[in-house]
Amino acid sequence: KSQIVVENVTKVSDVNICPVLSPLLKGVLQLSFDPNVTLDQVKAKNPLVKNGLYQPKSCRSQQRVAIMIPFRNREEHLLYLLNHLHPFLQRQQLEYGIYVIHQTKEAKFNRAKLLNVGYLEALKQKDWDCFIFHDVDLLPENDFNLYLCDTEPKQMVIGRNTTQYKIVWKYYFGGVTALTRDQFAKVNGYSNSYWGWGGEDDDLRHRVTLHNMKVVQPFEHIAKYTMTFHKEDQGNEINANRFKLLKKTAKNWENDGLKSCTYKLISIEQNPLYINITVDVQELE
Ligand code: UD2
Ligand code: MN
Repeated sequence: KSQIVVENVTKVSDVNICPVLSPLLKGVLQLSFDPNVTLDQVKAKNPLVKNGLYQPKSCRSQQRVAIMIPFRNREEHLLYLLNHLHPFLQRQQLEYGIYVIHQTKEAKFNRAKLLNVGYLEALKQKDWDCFIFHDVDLLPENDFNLYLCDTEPKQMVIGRNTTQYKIVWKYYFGGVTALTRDQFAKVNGYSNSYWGWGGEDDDLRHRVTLHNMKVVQPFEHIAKYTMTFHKEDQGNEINANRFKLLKKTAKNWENDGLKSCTYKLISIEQNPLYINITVDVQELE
């Protein structure tokens, strides 16, 4: 296991807090899906990002924001996302870190459990205020979609290109979702029990409403995303058990979540553009 090196942070306690609306915002953005872009090029374009971490020089960020990306076998999507998100977050004048939580091959994919692991491990590195759980294949189209947490959990994706930007599910809580450290702890994080595709996002929504929290969202014309085209992944087949599990959220949330999340940490690497946490999330025995 490798140790995490915390950056020597500049002392910013005596500078002003950055405004909520950064003067650097552009609005609707041009997206790029160029498979010939390399990580080195992205790195060269973002010289102030160190070990996956960034902090604005001229002001103190509103919040310390950790981006959590569940990941396996989607290298190209990760490249597009890093290429887009680094300049995007810097324009928002955020202190941020990008974490990629990489599941090892053996078991079925478990998006929710990976995000629990990311939360637990990231807090060992830094005192993050806000967690943004982020699919690897989604690019925000407008930088007025602020990557900040709110007084209530926030659903950041409303329209998507793949659904003609229509709202398909009123209780949608997937794709990109922002919760403060405390909001996420209060609901005991995600369930660890959703193996394969689906349900884990609805389960988190149940947890939120069970704790009398509301879900807030940005304006519809701003919360637009483009999803990179993809087929179903091997090892992430639809979870037929999800409806059964979803009936038990109220009963199970306390015993199934952050507090009972067991895993085998394989490695933590601080790459230039992101922190890679490789983990085996299979249940023991
Ligand atoms: C939807 C939700 C997603 C999640 C999922 C159900 C949207 C935009 N997203 O995504 O948040 O609730 O349904 O589980 O509504 N991944 C890998 N490797 C794999 C499989 C998945 O890296 O082999 C990661 C990756 O970050 C991906 C995410 O898991 O974006 C969700 O999987 P998906 O993109 O296959 O599912 P999708 O688009 O239906
Ligand atoms: Mn997807």
